Amino acid sequence: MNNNKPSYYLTTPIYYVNGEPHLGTAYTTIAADTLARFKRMQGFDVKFLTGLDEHGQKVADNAAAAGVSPKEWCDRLAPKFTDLWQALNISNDDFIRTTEERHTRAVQRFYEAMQEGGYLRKDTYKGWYCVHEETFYTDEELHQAGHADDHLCPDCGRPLEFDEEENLFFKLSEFEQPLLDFYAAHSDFIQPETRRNEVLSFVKGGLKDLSVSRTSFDWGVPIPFAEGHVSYVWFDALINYLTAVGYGDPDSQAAAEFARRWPAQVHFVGKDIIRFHCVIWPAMLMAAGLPVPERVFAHGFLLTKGEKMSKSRGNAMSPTDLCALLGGGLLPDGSLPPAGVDAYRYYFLSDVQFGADGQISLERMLQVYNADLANSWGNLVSRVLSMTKKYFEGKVPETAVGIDNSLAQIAAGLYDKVSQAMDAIDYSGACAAVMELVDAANGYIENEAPWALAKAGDAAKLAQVMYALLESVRLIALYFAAIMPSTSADVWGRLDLSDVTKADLKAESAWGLLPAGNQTKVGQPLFQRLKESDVL
Ligand code: ME8
Repeated sequence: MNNNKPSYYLTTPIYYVNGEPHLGTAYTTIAADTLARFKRMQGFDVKFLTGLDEHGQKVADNAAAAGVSPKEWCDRLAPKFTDLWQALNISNDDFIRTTEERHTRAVQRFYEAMQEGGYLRKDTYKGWYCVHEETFYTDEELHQAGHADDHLCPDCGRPLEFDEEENLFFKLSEFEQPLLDFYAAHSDFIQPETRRNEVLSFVKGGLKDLSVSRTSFDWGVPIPFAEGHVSYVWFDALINYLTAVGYGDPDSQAAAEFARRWPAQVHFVGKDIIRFHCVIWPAMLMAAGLPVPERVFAHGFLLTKGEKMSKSRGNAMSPTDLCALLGGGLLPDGSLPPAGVDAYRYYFLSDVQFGADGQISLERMLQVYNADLANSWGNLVSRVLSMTKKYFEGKVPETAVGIDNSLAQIAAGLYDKVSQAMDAIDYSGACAAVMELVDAANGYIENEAPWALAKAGDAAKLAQVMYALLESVRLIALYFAAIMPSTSADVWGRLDLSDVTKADLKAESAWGLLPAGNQTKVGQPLFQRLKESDVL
């Protein structure tokens, strides 16, 4: 921990352990990882949290169906997530599981705080429950959704269960106006704008008190002051964001950590869980007397229906299959090819506008891969390093480092452009900004024709041109490092530079920092060109 740097705390949802991680959960996790990496490179003291939601009826039911205890079920599935995150180069600083002791303590403390504030009351819950969504539905909601007779879940369409039990209720209805006031005062809290409008109209429609404990079932955190009650899984889950930064821990260091880290800067979520994060969560925090996070960014869904991807390979295509395909197969030790992982990350971040739904397909993935990575960025690296070898025995040439060339001019505006896009969580915008320099550098090679300068014996001009190209390669790898960490680190290694993922982005963004005399290496192509037959 470095207390001199400002804290930047960001989270993904904690995923249910009811199955294996998939393209959707990987998408949110990669997106959060990219911002975490970028903020670290900007000098923030980042805490990036992900983890698992292990309580609730759904998990208990899955475990029972598999004939094991809920805890055994969670222990069996948890490594599937941690292994995949490691394989996808996810740089999380913590991995929380809601069955951990630290979390039980935090949940209990939180319920006590709500109780002390007078925000809980006992009542009988009589209504409908969807186990898959872990969500309660009133008769009125079912009526509005056209499911008053068939009693199917308005969100997932599965049959609902009727529930009648004594519960604790959270007085959510008291938070209608405080929430509306909060949204008005914090216009950036819910992003993108469409989601903000959706939440506003929902809250304006009126809020009802919410059942927040279960007595018919025991796979949850016991509520200390209510015998026989366990926490409602969504309350339990949301509180994870507090647990991970020390809430409920009596240790004084934990209290200092909490004061420094909370409120979080951004919660990454999918649009399916926006009400929990933008309505219930801020109301819970207000009830417990805690500040509300700065921002919730709800991205869209990845859709494959009707696309070749689902027809030929099935929707079940896993993140690891795709990384292996893009990277030309698994490595001999069975691990994923780093360039394949980077290409996978790049495709989802560059080609799907973050916030909107995205149609994804293998065809499109192949197209983006070949156009942007193999033919543009990878090809630039190969050409520049090969020419450096040919004309300067691989050494970065000595030259007057002017900024009077077109590449330096593009590079000069890049830090601001990329940072603004990243702060707006506009990954496709950030990728496009970096690709501008890639395209310009490829064009510069054609225009300046280093081979002609070499032939004409114009050593001074050749040195200038090659230096501008090498410097562009250094900067492109720098800006891509948060998105494609392995290949960027590879490129900096070939330029005889240190680990780019630990670089100070702002300081390194200046033009002309590549030291003359560095011994470069050509290496293998960064991204092998793929044929349709390799993938489809
Ligand atoms: O909701 N496209 O967990 P969950 C994009 N445990 N993202 C998708 C997706 C898709 N097709 N499918 C899933 C839960 N996701 C709760 C969260 S947090 C306090 C508790 C991603 O396993 C997306 O981020 O159902 C979505 O919000 C999340 O997975 C839901 O994960």
